[in-house]
Formats: sequence, C-alpha cells, structure tokens
Amino acid sequence: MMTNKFPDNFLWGGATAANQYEGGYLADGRGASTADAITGGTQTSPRMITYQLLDGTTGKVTREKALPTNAKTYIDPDQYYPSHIATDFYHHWKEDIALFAEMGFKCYRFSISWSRVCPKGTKELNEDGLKFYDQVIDELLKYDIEPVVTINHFDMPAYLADEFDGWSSRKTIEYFLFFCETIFNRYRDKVKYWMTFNEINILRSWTQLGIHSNDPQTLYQAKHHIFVASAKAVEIGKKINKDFQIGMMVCYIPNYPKNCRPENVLESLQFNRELEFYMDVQVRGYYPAYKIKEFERKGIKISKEADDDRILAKGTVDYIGFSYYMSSVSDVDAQESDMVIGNQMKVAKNPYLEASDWGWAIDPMGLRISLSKIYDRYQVPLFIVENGLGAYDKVEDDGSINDDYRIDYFQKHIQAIHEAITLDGVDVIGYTPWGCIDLVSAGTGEMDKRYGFIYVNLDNEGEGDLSRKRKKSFDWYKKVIETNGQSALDVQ
Ligand code: P53
Repeated sequence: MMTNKFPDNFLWGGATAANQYEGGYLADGRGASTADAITGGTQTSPRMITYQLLDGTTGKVTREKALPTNAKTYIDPDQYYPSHIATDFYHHWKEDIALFAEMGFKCYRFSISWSRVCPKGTKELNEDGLKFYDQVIDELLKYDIEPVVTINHFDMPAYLADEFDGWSSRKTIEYFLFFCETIFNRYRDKVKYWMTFNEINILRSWTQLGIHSNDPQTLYQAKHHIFVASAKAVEIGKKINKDFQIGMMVCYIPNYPKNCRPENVLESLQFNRELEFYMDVQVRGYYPAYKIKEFERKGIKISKEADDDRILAKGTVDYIGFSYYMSSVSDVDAQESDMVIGNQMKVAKNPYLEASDWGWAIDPMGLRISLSKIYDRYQVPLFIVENGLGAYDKVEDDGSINDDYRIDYFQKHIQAIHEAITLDGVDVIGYTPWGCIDLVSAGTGEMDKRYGFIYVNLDNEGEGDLSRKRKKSFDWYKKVIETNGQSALDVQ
C-alpha cells in the first residue's frame, strides 16, 4: 500500500566520528593516529600535518602536499591538535547518550578508533580500548538506540603510516581485517548496521590513507587495497553474523551542468563518475569501464593479486550510506574568481542557491535528486548518514542558542527526503544529521563551524569547560522524531 508517511521503523538519529568527537587521545593505552598530527585551523588558515625526519628535523605541510618519503608522525608540543580532546565524548559518553535518548534517537552513528582498539594498527589488542566501546554500545542499547558503526572514519594508526606507508601496502589489508574481525565478533549480537570506510571517494593523502606521496598511481593503488579490504570485511562479517547489514559510504555531491552546452554536460557526467566509481565497485563488484579506460590513458597500473576480482565480486555491500551537504556545478568556462570552494575541489557558483558561511551551496531539492539518481542506478537501500549546516552559533545572555537557520535547513531537507520516499519510491532506511553534538570540523579543524543540536562550550584554541547545552533545534528535532517526521512536513 502506498503511504504518505516515513516508514514506521525509519532510523532517525545523529552521527559523529571518533577523530572529531572522542578526544582521550592517549587514554588507557590508545595509540596515536594520523588524525592526531593535524593542527587546528580556520577558514582562512589551513590545517597542517606535522612530521619528523630520521635526522630529527621537523616540518609541516598542508594536507594537499606530499610528505617526505621517510617522514614520521610528530606531535609538536607547541601546536594545538584539536583531536586530542575534541569535544571529549571519551569522558562525557553517559551524559551525551542521555541527551541523544532525550531527543528520541532511534539510532546513533559513530566510528571506532582503530588505534584505540589496536594501538599500532597491528594484531596487538588494547582490551581497555574495547571496554570503552562496550560501555558506549551497552548504554545505547539501554535506551533502545540502534548503534550504527563506521569502521574507519578519516584516521589510521600512526604506526601503519610510519612503517608501511599506510594503505599503499598490502599488509595494511591484513591488519585492517584483524581489527574488523575483532569488533564484528565482539559486537556480533549488539551491532547490526556497519559501514566500512567513511566517504571513500574523498580519501586522500597522508592523514586519511597514511600515504606519503599523492600521485595518482599511489592513490589508486591505495584505494584498490581499500576496496579489497572493504569487500573482504563484508565477507568476514557475514560469516560472523549473516544478519549484519554492511554498507559503504560515499560523500555525495551531485553535479549539475551549468546549462545545455554539451561540454558542460560532459564535464558534469565526468564529475559525477568520480562518486559513482566507488558505488560501482562496492555495489556491483567490479571496476567500471570508464575508470579502466581512464587508468589506461593516464598510465595508472593497479597491481592486483589473483583473488582480488573474486573478492570484489563477492563482498558487495547491503546498502549505500552517504553524506549530503551540497550540490555543485560544472562550467568549463568558469574563471578562478567565479569559483567557490565547495569541498577540496573548486566548483562554479550556482546562482539559484544560497550558500553557507563556508561557501557550501544549500540545496534541499538536490537531496531528492541525489536519492533518486542513486536509487535508480543501484536499487539498494539508502541511508543518509550525514547532512547538516555548519554555522556560527551565538550563545545569548540568557544562555539560549536560537539556531533557526539550522531548523530551516533540516526542515527543507527532511521534506525533500519525504518526497523521495513518497513520490519517487526510494527506499530510505534512515537519517543521521552530522555532528548532532558540536565537534571539530574535519575540513577546517575549528570549533566555530558547528552542526549540533547540542552546544559544546569549547573554542578554536581549545578553551572552554566542555559543558553541554541544548540549542533551539534540540526540541525541534525531538518533535520531528516523536512524530516520525510529520512535524517537519506540516510547516511550509
Ligand atoms: P566539515 C568535505 C565535503 C563534504 C563532506 O565537514 C566532508 C568534507 C570534509 O571536510 O566531510 C564529511 O567538518 C565528513 C565529516 C565532516 C563533515 O562531512 O569540514 O564525513 O567527518 O566533519 C562536515 O564541515
């Protein structure tokens, strides 16, 4: 029967990631991760990676730059690294989960820090690290909140980056699978929803992949190892519990051609393939023809082991998780000065849309378009695991935070999801707004870019008592969940 409602078991919730939220960076036996060696920043001053060479000299580079071949992770005592404390979920988990429960969360998406469980990333386990996640998961289940686990979100054990050049080594696959098997077994009866790699399409450079060089050959070889690792994780997970739902996760930024000029249409097609490539491999189980041709043209040679193609074909995912923040535009004639920074890439400005204070185009209809495009192409369940508005929030004298702009953003996006479900027939299983509690921005490393329903008292330099406060959007979202989305639809 056609219904006009969100599905009864729709997973409303929120999302975070260990490197941006947990803190507790060396607590209870945790090892350092690459994310711990990236400094803070702002919109105008980029985050830097700090490193040390064998002769003891130190240096720093932006994340776009390659590191010297033998550079090792280095924490400079004079720098501020926001991941070390982040917004301290490590010491506030009970209080924060109580707030999530108060909003009525049906699920909560978080990532497990690999170096908390395996301090070096190798097969040595840190039982105390696992105990932290035991507590978190048990606390969620106490409130009937379904845990949704991202296995790897933008970090890797520093040791693997230092000793193996991260994902450029095949050895890293084996270590990663040990980590997966450990948490799959441990949470076999407690966690059903997993996703392997956060925003697999935008993973790059040392911080996310542990690779010292950024040339396409190294990058795509590392990504091949990640594809194999993900597919193998699916295979292993299903053996541990056949009911596991194991998904992929892509940063989905749909691209529109500026107009009907064929050059722009072709450019846009190619831009979209940069996202589709990852879904093609992980949902269909093989490399698409356009990518094989691109590799040939660019002289990129992926070295594969005999079994790799079988592994990719066997380990296809159960659902597609994706983040959606903005759309982008292709215009072959765009001048540098007309371009906005939508992501790591520069994209042409869309004159029909407003943008956030960080230049991200706000496009609710783009979410309906994205859901339709993805579902039309793959016909697997879709999970919107990130969406939200990064904004400057102001605490008023009376302590209130009136984030009407955020309410407006969510309202329109929830309406778009509803249209995709009821008008287009898209199978959407849930919605977890990003940074449901304030946390460190991945892109800029600052606190000022806030996403939460819950405010955390901490600034860009790490000053603040970390106290939590409900924003106006807190009660608004609570109502949305209580009415299974209806309250967001009633207002126009
Ligand atoms: P921040 C760029 C474009 C779209 C999504 O991003 C992105 C990024 C990376 O900066 O990342 C995802 O914090 C990511 C989260 C991240 C969130 O979007 O730069 O999965 O870790 O925090 C928002 O505003």
